Amino acid sequence: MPVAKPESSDSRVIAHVDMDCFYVQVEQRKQPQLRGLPTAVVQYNEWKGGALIAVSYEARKFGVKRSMRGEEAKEVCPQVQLVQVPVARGKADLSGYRNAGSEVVSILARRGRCERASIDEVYLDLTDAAEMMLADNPPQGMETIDEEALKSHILGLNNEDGNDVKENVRKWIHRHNADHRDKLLACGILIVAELRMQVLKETEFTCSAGIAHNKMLAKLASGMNKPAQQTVVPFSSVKGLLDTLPIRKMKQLGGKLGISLQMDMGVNTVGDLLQFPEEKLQERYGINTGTWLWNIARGISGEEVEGRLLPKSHGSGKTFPGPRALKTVPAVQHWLNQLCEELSERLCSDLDQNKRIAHTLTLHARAYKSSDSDSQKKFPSKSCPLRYGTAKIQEDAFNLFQAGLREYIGFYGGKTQGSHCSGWGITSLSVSASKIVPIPSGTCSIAKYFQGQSTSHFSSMQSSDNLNTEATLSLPSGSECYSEVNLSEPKIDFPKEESWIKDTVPDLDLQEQKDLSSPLSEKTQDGFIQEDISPLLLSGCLEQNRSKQQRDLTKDESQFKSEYKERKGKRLKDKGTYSIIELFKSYNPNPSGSFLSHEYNRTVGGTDASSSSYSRDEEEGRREAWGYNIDEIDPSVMEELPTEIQDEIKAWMQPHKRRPNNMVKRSCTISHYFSPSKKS
Ligand code: DCP
Repeated sequence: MPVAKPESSDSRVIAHVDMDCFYVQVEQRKQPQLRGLPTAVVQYNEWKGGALIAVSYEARKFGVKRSMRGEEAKEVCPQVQLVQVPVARGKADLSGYRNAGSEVVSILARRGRCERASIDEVYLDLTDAAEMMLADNPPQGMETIDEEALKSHILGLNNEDGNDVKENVRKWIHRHNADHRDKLLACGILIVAELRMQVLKETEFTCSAGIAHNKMLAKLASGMNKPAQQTVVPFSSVKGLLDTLPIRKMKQLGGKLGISLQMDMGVNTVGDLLQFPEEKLQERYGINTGTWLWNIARGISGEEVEGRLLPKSHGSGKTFPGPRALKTVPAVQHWLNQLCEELSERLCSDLDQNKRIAHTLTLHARAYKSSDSDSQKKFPSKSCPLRYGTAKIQEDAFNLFQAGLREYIGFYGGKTQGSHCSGWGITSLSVSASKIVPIPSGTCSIAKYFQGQSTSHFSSMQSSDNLNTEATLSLPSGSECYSEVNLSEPKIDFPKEESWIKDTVPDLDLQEQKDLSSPLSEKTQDGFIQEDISPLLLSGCLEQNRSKQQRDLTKDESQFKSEYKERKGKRLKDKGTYSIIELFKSYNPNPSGSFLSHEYNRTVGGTDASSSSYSRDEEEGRREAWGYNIDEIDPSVMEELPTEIQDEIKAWMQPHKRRPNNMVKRSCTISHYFSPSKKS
């Protein structure tokens, strides 16, 4: 049965906004002396200078790429400035980046429904704002059009008549005979240009954007011209865009489905899908996927911009590559405690600021068995109802780990001896909290929420003394990869090693200090907290906030104040000196003036006849560029990345896909995110 098509979607105005080299910009704002210099942010791992996770456009010109390590980057660009990602609890601390992303979101949300899609990207539904502009002050009648809007790249708008590009854009925006859709997009151009300028003014960050009639097309467009530019996809250009677009470049087609389309159906570009009737695609891939494929071939996507400014889940993770793999249960417990502490802090601030609670706690791990190194068996992810309070989260997470380990080892008949494992190692650990919902208003229901928690799978009374019991392993009870823990199963218990557990007092950054400087009494003045909070929560979040405050007090308050003033002063001094126009002067990715960047011409064809598809060499080159050791990708970092990157990384984590010449290695998506530098 064909699913109904979203008929009216082509009269919406959707923007996808993506920050440029985001972590670098955040670091440059902290250290303005780095502005304009080739700069990269390196992961928290000193081996060979650490893996680069963000690279400034100045550094990209020298050939510095995200796949490199610090040392390699120094070789190609000796003057590159390497900034280490902030660290807390012995792991990357992304809070500064998250907060910076929130600053941007709060500005973008002023003009329409806003969906925060990852740490640095946002979708906006600007339909209402555009309709309003069209009614009140249509661009067709405007005498002057903002410079930033005139620099837009409008797909399909060629420059054959020799006019300068901006003049063509002006004419396009001013057309009186344009259809309603194009008129709406013209409004979108002006609104997004204004928003981007506002983001620059208020946050000092540049961003790029795609403007189209749906999310899918807007997302495709936003990456076409970076940094600090915007690209528009008029309805009339959709077919031309998709005809030559490699299938794997499409969101959700970077993985297995994309491979199957290529291998089984001979589909190499999105346009190739047009040859198949909807029924045929449904037959092969199921009703919904078949219809979805049929739709995307035509540029149709009914996906709504969800009004969501807050994350859907919170996670905290760390990797332990190579020799750093965790090989004892106490070592795992130590790190789990750190991760849970961070998670608990984030849950508390979400509750405090947004009145939201999470329902599910999940533990993910990656592990190996030295006796069975080729095994593809994964460490099972485990979840349970989430109870608030750091100690409870720590306890539950540890129990989840034990259940996972029992299952993992059981499959291989492994044994443990005391606190030392025999033959397993944990290379990655993460805990996450999901199913986050706003607390329903009203005292009763809130009390119910938290009372309900005491019937959690794990009793909060479970004593840590259990840890003194010698390990007893049971055989696996099932082979599910993702299951809830059944507590009636016997626990693996290990001797306690208190010495492993150290308290790490995080180095709080100044922004955090500022936030925390609001006295607790202010928080308790909040009606919600004072009246509605349950004892359970008081013992969790409020205790935590209090102890955090106490830690703050150990630092000299006046020192913070003067540091903060100094930093603020620096930022203000720098404000306004860095405009998009200046950025344009120093970086012109497309001197020819063509509306498609060089990168895009190569990947989707454009006007370059020799580049309508990837050549083998190009593909191999791109594959080479993806030089991460998968084990070093911090799962907490991953969770907030754009979904394409996550898909790619997940695909890579499956060992059978790492063989040479495997299609997965030649991903178009990777080529987009980890592309070689755009040489000037
Ligand atoms: N990131 C990370 N690890 C990765 C990839 C990215 O920690 N393997 C972080 C750093 C980036 C941020 O996520 O700054 C956003 O990733 P993007 O892919 O959007 O890339 P950038 O914003 O850095 O650059 P661009 O301007 O190309 O979008």
